[in-house]
Amino acid sequence: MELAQARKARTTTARHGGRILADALVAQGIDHVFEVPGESFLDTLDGLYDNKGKIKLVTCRFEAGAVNMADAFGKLTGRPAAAMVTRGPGACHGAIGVHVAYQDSTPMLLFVGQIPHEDTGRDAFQEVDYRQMFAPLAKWVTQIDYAKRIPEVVAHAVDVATSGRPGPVVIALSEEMQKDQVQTPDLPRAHTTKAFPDPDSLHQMRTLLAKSKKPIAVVGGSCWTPQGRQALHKFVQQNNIPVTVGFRRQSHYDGTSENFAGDLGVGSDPGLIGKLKEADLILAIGSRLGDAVTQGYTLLDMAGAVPIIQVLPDGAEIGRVFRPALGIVSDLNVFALAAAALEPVTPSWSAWTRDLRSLREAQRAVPNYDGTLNLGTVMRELETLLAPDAIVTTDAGNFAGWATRFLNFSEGQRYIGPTNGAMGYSVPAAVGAKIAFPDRMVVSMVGDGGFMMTGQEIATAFHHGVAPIVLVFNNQMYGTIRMHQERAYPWRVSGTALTNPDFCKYIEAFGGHGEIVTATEEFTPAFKRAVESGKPALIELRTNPEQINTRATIADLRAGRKPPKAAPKPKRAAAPAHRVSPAKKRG
Ligand SMILES: Cc1ncc(C[n+]2csc(CCOP(=O)(O)OP(=O)(O)O)c2C)c(N)n1
Ligand SMILES: [Mg+2]
Repeated sequence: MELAQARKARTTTARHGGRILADALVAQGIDHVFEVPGESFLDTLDGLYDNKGKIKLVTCRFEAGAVNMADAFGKLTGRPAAAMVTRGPGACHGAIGVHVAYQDSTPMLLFVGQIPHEDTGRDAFQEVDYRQMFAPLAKWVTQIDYAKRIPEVVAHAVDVATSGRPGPVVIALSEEMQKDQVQTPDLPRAHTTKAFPDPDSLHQMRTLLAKSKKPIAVVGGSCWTPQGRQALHKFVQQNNIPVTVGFRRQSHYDGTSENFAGDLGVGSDPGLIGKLKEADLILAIGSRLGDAVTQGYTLLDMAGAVPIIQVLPDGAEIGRVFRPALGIVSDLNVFALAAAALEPVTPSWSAWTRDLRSLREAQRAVPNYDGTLNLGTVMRELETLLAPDAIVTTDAGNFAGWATRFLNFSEGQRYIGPTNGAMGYSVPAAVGAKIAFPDRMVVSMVGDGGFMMTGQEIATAFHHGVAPIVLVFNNQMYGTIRMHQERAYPWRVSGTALTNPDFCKYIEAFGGHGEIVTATEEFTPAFKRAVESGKPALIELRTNPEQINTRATIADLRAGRKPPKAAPKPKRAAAPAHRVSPAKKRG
């Protein structure tokens, strides 16, 4: 904002705190608010009423859904959205989304209505100290007690959420402060330059690369821009470096590229994990080399026997677990541009790169799974049905392994999911994605367990007139936990079976389009009908519960292990067979 404008702003008439807050969001470039209302922030809702044309207000059905939608918006745009929830219970429901955003490095603001300041410490109705509650979950937690300070705190919150390692900021709003009528100017956005890699580091990186015989890149992080991705592509291609991606960062690199070697995370290709152990240089670009990527911190040597180059926007995160030979503090996109401008080395590892790519290809060859519905083939078909700019959201659960193993995402497509393994993410994320990008195809993948956690956010899709397509992988169980259970306590099924509603009727009750798929050849026509319906749609994939993941059956997990004597006579390994309503079976 120019000085003259700033002066003009200073002379504005008094506004109530809620209005000042809504105006501050506009001033800081926040244009989406996802909320479940509460009487604790009526004034802020009123302030948003005056900003209708500038901020899209999305009313949700559950606070976890609202915060997950804001997270998906941040993941896809690189810009923070705001979520708003009420005090106490609302904040507790929303907390899971703050944890997702924190572990996934997503920029986001969460506003929480707070009790009147004068009642602090009385255990007042719905009172919570948010600084304590969110301390380990958020990047920064604060509270606004004076309306005059709203513009300052909101501006700083956006700076914190978007700088260094991006993350969620929680801002509690004292109730009476929102009602106060004060005169205070809106503040301009800060234009800051991004951290860029120093030339010496880039030179060292090039030297290490030139010495290497078996380098491998691990790409992760958040807030990649199309330009940054393009530059990364160029850098990798011209040096012919094989690329892996971090857990649930599947679309960070073009899966159709000859350099793409697959993902590191839960259920990754054991062959790829073996190759990582053979590598003589790890180029971690945006990856924190965290728990899932490093297979529980076992994949790499902590003392750095194999040299690691780690590029992250926050120096404090570099070498947090594994000591790098070279740490580069830089914005990821700026790094990629600088790396792409370096003179390429003459790679001596073409065979190594080809080897890694052929591993990926081999992984994608679909085995002849038992049962009528082969999810590997379904994923390969889905690949041909997804629009070139489709967005796919995922939940936590074993079903997600089908996508990571068999589906390649091309350059324009995006795949987002909770790297912190939070169930209930996918459906709200798909709704948030579709609200952010109404013209793009959005497909949610979710298990029957995850769908029943936050599937009601489909109501938000209807309310706001957007139409995601939800694929429910129904195995009638919390399959992931059943898998762990069968490994630890074979035959003793305890607390992991589920009884589900008729998912088709569920979506139809909202006025949406439902399909049931029980055989491989039914999938493509069902998906096409779902797209053509133009309505929010749900396709229930009735999967073979015996096939517990892409690599094992329950019988495999039990193999050679006798049922314990005390156990009841073993029934079939699977949960009860699916109820198939013949009327709904289409094909
Ligand atoms: C919020 C939350 N609760 C519990 C878990 C533990 N958990 C991880 S996967 C899983 C089962 C998921 O079941 P479903 O969505 O049906 O997918 P499936 O594993 O059967 O494919 C559970 C309970 C979790 N990760 N997140
Ligand atoms: Mg399940």
